[in-house]
Amino acid sequence: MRKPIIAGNWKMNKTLAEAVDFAKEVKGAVPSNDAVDSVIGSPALFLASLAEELKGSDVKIAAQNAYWENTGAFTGENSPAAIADLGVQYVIIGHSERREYFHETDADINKKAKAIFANGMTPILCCGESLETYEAGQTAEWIEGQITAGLEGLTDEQVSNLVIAYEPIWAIGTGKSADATIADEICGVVRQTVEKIYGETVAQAVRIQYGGSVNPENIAEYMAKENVDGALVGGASLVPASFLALLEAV
Ligand code: G2H
Repeated sequence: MRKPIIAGNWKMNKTLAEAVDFAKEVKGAVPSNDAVDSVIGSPALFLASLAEELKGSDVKIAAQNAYWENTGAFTGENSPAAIADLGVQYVIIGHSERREYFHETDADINKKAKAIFANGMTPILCCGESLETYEAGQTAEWIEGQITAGLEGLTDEQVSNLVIAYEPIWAIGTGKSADATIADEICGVVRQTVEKIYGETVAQAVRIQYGGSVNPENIAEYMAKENVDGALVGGASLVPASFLALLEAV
């Protein structure tokens, strides 16, 4: 039985005061950690304050990115060791916005996954196809390629603990969410890809999220699907009431 994981991805939104106010409002109201992993994906600037505010609560924190080296001359980057030291448990990697605007490759994402595990955190590894690929009927091959490259060299134990988010690019922030049946089918492709490389036990353990215009009204449809273990939510995670409604719908 895989525990559901709902992660908000705030993207580049909020000020420090707004982030801390959000944490204050939700920390006593989220469901128990035994039932669901509730995660806030925050800009790096607020991670330390959120970790302080959420200490001992059932809310976990995700960074939205990390570099693959722990120290060194990498101006402007954030060290995974320093992120882990704050008490952050997850790091989102390979989001399509990072792939597109910051030219991140599958090889970069693979190095980040290894560095995140090496620092005791869990990657939330994103994959997803463009509208062009979707319309050409090449989604399955595309996803298989991204997953195979992203997981290269990871151990069975690491992949068993990994979270993978399937986010069709055409559904991100567009209000045009993928039909739950399609989401389940492609999350199934992700699981089959993991199974091909790591076998059934690992494939049954890995948690797979759907992401792309998920909101409190449609989340239950996705969560009812066999291959969907959670959601990565952008816009609808920004307001406490909406974030809590997403968690209540699980
Ligand atoms: C997809 C998602 C969160 P939104 O990027 O990762 O954003 O829910 O706003 O489509």
